[in-house]
Amino acid sequence: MPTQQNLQAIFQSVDKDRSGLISADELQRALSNGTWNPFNPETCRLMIGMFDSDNDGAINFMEFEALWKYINDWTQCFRSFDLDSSGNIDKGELQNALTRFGYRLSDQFYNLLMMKFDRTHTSRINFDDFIQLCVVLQTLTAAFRDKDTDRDGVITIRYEEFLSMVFSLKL
Ligand SMILES: [Ca+2]
Ligand SMILES: [Ca+2]
Ligand SMILES: [Ca+2]
Repeated sequence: MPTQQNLQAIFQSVDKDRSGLISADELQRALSNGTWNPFNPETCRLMIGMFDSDNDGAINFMEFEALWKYINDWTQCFRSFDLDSSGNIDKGELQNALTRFGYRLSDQFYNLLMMKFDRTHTSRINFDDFIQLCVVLQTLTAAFRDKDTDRDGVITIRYEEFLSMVFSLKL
């Protein structure tokens, strides 16, 4: 973990317009997914939403500390799941990763995940898309579990209940 001073320096280098706050745009420019493609803007938006405790739509230094730790944790996690060190995650690596996280999902569903989150259409998932995939999956699973009170993996919900559930998700 970087020291407080280092972190301040990182914050300042990310805060390009010196506003004292990091916007989604500034975060996007600061992050790399290991390719020449820009970092997934959706992932930046998701992460800012998660760490923006005072709800002003941007990240101040206090919030940045937690966000930076989160990004570093994901970097470690991504590296450990990238078994062949290719810099991205293929379907087998994804299956291994999500199984380790405790998910039980069918092969068919993995194909769907690969299709939806492989933004570069290479049958590989890059760092930024991997975070997005995990956060979305986690959020949807938590919303489902909320309703699945008897934990049998089945829920019955009314139309409007379903809409409220979806609309209230921070995705
Ligand atoms: Ca700024
Ligand atoms: Ca904020
Ligand atoms: Ca790999």
